[in-house]
Amino acid sequence: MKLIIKNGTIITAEKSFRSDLLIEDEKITHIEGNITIDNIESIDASGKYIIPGGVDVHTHLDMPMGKIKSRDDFESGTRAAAFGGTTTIIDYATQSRGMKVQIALDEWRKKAAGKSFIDYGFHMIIIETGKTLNEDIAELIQEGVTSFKLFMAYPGTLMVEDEIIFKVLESTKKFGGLVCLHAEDGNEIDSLVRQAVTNGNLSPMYHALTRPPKTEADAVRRAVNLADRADASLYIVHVSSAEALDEIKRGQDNNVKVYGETCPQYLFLSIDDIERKNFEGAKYVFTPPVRENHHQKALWDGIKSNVLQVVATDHCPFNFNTDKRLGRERFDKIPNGGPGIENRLHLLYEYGVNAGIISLNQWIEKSCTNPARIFGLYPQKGTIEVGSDADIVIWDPEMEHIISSTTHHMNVDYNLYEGYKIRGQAITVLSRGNYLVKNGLWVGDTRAGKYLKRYFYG
Ligand code: DUC
Ligand code: ZN
Ligand code: ZN
Repeated sequence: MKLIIKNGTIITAEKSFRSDLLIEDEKITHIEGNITIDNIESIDASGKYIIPGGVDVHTHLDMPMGKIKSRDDFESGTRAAAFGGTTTIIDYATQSRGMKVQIALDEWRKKAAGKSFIDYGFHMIIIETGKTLNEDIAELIQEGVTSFKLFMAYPGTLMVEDEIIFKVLESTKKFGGLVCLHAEDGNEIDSLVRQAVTNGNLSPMYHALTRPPKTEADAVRRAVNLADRADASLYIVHVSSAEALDEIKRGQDNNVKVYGETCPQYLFLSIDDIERKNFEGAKYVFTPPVRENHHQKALWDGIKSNVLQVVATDHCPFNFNTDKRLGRERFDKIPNGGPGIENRLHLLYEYGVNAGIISLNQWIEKSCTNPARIFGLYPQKGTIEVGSDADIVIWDPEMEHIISSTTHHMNVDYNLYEGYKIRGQAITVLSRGNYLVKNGLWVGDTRAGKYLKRYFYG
C-alpha cells in the first residue's frame, strides 16, 4: 500500500519541520518538501503534527493477579493504546514459581498472537533463578527478550535477594541485556504494613503511608551500588519520589549506567487522591504509591534535566466496582494497579507541552524515541525517518476533549484522570502504514500486531 501525508509538521526528538512523507509497504520511504504522485491516496495534514507512534514500555495486559486478571487483554488494551496514539508496547511476561522462563514467554506469546492491533515485545519478570540462569538469559536474549524485571519488594512472592540481582546484572552484562528494577525496600514495607494492620489502620490511604519515599530511595541506592559493582546497565521502573530521583542522579553523576522511568500517575496524582472518601481512594492504589504534591515538581524537573529518560504507563487496570472491592476491609488486599495506556500522550501534551514545561521534541523523546532506543527498537520504532516502520500519528493540536471512563476505550470502569481537559488529540493512527484510527474513528479490522524481536545496544 502507498500513502502520502502532505503539509504536516513532523515532530521528532531532535527537530520540528514542515514536510511531506511517503509510505510504501509498511515503511516510511521518503520525507521531502513536496511529494506528488498520481493515483495514490493522499492525506492533507495542514495544521497538524505528524509524530511517531508512542512506545509504551511498561504494560501488564492479561496479567493474572491472584484469582483475577488485569482487565485489558491484548485486544482491548492495544485498541485503547492506539486510540491514544501509542503503536508499540513492551509488556511484562511473568514467570510463576517453578516455571521455566521460556514457558512463561510462550504463554505471553500465546496471549498476544492474533489479538494485538499494534506491534509488541516482552520483558521477562524473573522471580526465581536456578543453576541455568546464564543459559536462560542467553536464550531469552536470542528470542528478542533483552530486558528482565526483578523485584526488591513483596517478600515471599516476587522479591529476590540482592545476590540474585547482582547475578542477573552480571549475566545481562555478559550477554547483552538490561535489568529493570522495581525498587522498594520490601522488608521495611512489610513490617510497616503489619504494624498498620495490627493498629487497625486499614483504609486505602495506608497503602501510601506504609510505603514512604525513603523505602524507594533506599532500594534505588542499593540497586545503583549493585549495578556499579557489576559494571552493568540498570533501568529503574516507575520512579515516584524526589528522594529516589536523587539517588538515580547520584548514580549517573558517578558514571553508573542507570536509566529512570516515571509514569503519569506520579506526575498528576497525589496523596489527596488516595484519601478520597467512600473507598474511592482504592482507585489510586498502585505501587509505588501516590506521593505528596511536591514530588510532582521534582519528577518534571527530572524529565527536563534528563535524569529520567522515559515516561511509560505501568498500565495494569482493575475495576473499581468489583476487583478493587476485594480490599474493602484491608488496604493490603486491594489489587495493585491502575489504567493509563490510552492517555499518556494526551496528558504529557496538555500538561507538559501546552503548559510550557517541556518542548514538543521532549514530548516525543520521552514517550517515543528514548523508550525505543533503550529497549532496542530504534530506529524501527520511535522516530520518523526514512526506513522506519510507518507507525504514524496525525495529531490535531487544537482538538479539545475531556478524559472520561464513559468515553475511553480501556476495559475498565474508571479513569484515573476523569474530567481532565485536554487540547490535543490523535486523530489518525497508522500501524506499519495500516489505518487503525481514521479521523477519530476505529477502522482497524485486522489484529496484525507483530512480535518484536529486540536487541540491546549497551
Ligand atoms: N509493579 C509494577 O510495575 N506493576 C504492577 C505492580 C507492581 O508492583
Ligand atoms: Zn513494579
Ligand atoms: Zn508494572
